[in-house]
Amino acid sequence: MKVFFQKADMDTCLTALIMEADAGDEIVPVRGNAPKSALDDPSVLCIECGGAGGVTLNNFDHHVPGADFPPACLQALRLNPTRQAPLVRLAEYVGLVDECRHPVDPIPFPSLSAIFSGMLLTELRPLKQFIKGMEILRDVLNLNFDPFQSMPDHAPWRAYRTVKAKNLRKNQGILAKTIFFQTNSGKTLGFVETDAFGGRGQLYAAGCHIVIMFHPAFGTPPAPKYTIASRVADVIHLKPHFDRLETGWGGRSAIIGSPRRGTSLTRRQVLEIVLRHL
Ligand SMILES: [Mn+2]
Repeated sequence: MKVFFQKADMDTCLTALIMEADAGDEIVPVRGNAPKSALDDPSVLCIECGGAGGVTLNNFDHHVPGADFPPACLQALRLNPTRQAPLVRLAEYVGLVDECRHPVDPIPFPSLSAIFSGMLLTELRPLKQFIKGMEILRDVLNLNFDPFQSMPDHAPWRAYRTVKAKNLRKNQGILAKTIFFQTNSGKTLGFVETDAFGGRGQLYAAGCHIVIMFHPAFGTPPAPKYTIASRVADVIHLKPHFDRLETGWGGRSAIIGSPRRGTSLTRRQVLEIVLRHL
């Protein structure tokens, strides 16, 4: 089977698992949507990369403005004839996290979400993240771990837990300082003002598709700077919109920044452009 995906998260990885994809398949990370030929081909599994609602064509997406589809894994679960209780429970947990709703009772560290995000911080290549993500979720099912409880000590996950714990300490407070928005196309945007480097991984792990970081005094001599980054959207497309307001914006597909000399744009101006065009 051929599989396209944009971003490895619990929802996309569980969808792949439910649709019986495995590491031996041809798994292809894409930016933006999968090619139309793939979306039209029911033998190709497309996970959160277009074709929302088209489950009969093997397309599982739920990021469409104005439409109200459940998370990808819940769409896949509906097609699964066995619907075994542990799988249903896992999908329920993943669905909650994916929609940024939290389980009613807070889960002591490490939750499954914390283990998964530790993996995302450890494995930086999207394909590796996707395969490891499927492994984590497969282990949860095979070892009968309850996703609504703290995860037990499981040897293959120790490094993930350690990295996550360290990251939580390092970026303590960054999530508390982040303001979340939904973009025009339904993506989650996190905006944070910070004078530190890093922290993007934390925001991605918290469910952000796009991150805007504002450094009020960046570099020498200190100057205000915006960085806009995404693992799923091509942010370089925003450049012409910024060029109209201020010259010197630049970057590459996954990350762009304001001019080195400093920016004169307000947060509102920056936010408006990103929210409208992504
Ligand atoms: Mn999702």
